[in-house]
Amino acid sequence: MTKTINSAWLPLASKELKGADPSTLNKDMPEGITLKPLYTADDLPAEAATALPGIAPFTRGVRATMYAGQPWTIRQYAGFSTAEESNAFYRKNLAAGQKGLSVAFDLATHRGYDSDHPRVVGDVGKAGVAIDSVEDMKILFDGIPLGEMSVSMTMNGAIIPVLAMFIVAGEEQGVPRARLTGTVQNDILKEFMVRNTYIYPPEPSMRIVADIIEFTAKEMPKFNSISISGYHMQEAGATLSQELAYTLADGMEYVRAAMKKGLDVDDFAGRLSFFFCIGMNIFMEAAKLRAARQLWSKIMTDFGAKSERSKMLRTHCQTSGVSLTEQDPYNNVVRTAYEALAAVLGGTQSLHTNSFDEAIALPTEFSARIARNTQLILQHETGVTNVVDPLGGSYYVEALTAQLAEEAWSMIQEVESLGGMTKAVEQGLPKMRIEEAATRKQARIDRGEDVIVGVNKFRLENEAPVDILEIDNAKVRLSQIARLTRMRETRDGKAVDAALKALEKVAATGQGNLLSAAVDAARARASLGEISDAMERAFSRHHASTRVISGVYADAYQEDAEYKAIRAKIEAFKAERGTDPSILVAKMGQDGHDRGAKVIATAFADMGFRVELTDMFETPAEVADKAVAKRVDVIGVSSLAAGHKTLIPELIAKLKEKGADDIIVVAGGVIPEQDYQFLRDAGVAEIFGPGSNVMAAANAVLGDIVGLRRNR
Ligand code: MLC
Ligand code: 5AD
Repeated sequence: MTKTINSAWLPLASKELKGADPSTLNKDMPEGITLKPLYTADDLPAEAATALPGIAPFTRGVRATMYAGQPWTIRQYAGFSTAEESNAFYRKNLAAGQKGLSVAFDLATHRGYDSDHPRVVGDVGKAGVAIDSVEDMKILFDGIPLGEMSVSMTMNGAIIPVLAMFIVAGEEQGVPRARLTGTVQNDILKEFMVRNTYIYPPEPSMRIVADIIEFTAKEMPKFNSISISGYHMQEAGATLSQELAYTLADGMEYVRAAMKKGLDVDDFAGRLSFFFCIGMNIFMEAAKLRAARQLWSKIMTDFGAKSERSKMLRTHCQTSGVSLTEQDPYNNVVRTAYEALAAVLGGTQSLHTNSFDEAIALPTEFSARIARNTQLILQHETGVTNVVDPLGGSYYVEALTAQLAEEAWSMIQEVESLGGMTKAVEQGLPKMRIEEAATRKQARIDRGEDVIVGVNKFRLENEAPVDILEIDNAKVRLSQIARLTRMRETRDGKAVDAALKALEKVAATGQGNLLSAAVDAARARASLGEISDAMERAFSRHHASTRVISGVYADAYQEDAEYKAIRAKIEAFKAERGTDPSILVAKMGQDGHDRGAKVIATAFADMGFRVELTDMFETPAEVADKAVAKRVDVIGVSSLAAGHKTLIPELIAKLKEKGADDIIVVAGGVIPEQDYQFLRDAGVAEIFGPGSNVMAAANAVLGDIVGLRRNR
């Protein structure tokens, strides 16, 4: 083949390129892979010729018949407001063709707080459904038979109370735990890396994971004990090879934790499941899933797995949230459809397709319908389910599969050489690598090297706002508090105390199973916060340190004229005022999405600002205190979980109280245009929505500082 390529194709290609070498068309990908313009039989890895679906290493899929036998599960992730409202939404969706449930909890629940806790005033019912007790859980599944419907619950930090409440809700529906089907996310390592809804420090957190794997292996044979997730890594800016490597490395750590409990690998490995993000790079994404299966099969064989099932990587996928834009949002329907196709070409078991209003707010009934129908159309109209692994044998995709597997394998070895993922996470290595990749990606977008239609190219003159889902957070909170109060008044207080004490003892002594003890507490009507607190007394609460990475943004820009201009402006500012312009990049409430905050912090620092970062999960009062103590010019609030209308006005009020209302407040993140006026009236100087250019933002902020100083 090489000979014919050289003699026949090369001259032709070179002629089309007016004499240039076709290698000038090569593309260096962030994954560390160089793409060539042409792939041929020479690129086919040897094993591709004999691989079959259903047979290890499962590159072509975990089932012999794949979708020809049974299509993937249409499983839309949803949850908002109260259990009643989410239940009604689920029932409508199931009637309209959705096949499995996937519950999104609010951030108060994620972080182990009841709805009446003072730290969660802005979070209750916002980014998901509020669950305080088994009473809420029962309402959530009212009229949905838990013996038949498989339910995924995205829960990590507060997994013990949530799974306990789910088990009791099943019991009280008359469904024994052994018949429950579904999945819990229960993947705490990636929370420390990217998603940030941890509660306890890494070590006791790993014990929780192991206890759940143990409990479900023994008592819930049809339930997937974990959903080892790369999704949030890609959302946080990871390259696909990082997502692949770190997810599998997390998986290895969980296998070791469960084996340390004395379990045989084949007793639990068949119920480990995975979760990946599917972005816009169609073929690379399909190859990523194929490589993931291939590597996992090898990894599990090395762990001594005998059962074929233990070696199968079964996965859920979700189309990418960060790939969607606030600008010209109907384009997102198209993006999501391509991503869904990639997930299916990769052989996913279950899929969520995002709604087009993703970058603005939670889905409305209308946007959720289009998202669901995207999958229904793919399943029923395109013929994509007729044939197993349609990309099998593609020169390009098979070569990519092998290259991604190789790249990921060397990154896995790096993590292993640090002593495994718990240690790597404690040292902050994967988090730092992902943050660097995120900043590089942002720089490529700002420079227009990565084109995003409607954002950095082909931008609309006028954008018409779309209808969005508004949640009356104050109302949800009051109704949750009323139900909690009623429950506390009517339960047997002594039984609750005894159950919580027993749980605390299991946590403190390491004897017994945490989930088993929590089921008793949930049945006695202990609240989610109380169950969490009982464990917190033994485990303590984790506080992450935040820090600013420097140099990455500068590196990507080096000779850029605009970049030089803003640096010069800041130099001039310093020369004139004798001080750096300064910004406190702030996260408030339980919103753990920190990619944006980190990218801004790095970029602003590289441009010459003095940058301070708050810790995660601060209250407005804590942020105001820090801003005053650090004497910053500006507070930049990053908000991605819809708390902005509650938290930002409160921050401004606190600044006033402290006589610090000359500190400028700007906001960025997922903030719907409909809220801009509200925030401006509250005193916010600038608002940067998704897709904002970082240098433009820096110029605007600097302009505000200069303007304000001049007015003094
Ligand atoms: C499947 N089956 C077949 C078959 N295909 N049988 C015969 N022939 C075929 N061709 C069988 C399977 O063996 C299985 O039974 C049953 O049918 C169901 O199929 P499945 O393929 O296992 O699908 P499903 O039940 O949907 O499970 C998929 C999963 C699971 C294994 C990936 O873990 C899951 O549902 N995950 C969802 C996770 C999720 O929703 N996450 C949301 C995250 S959102 P058996 O007995 O073998 O099981 C998020 C965002 C945020 O995280 O907030 O940050
Ligand atoms: N309902 C629907 N989708 C949600 N997502 C997060 N919370 C919800 C919710 N309550 C989706 C978004 C986001 C990803 C993490 O999950 O697509 O990007």
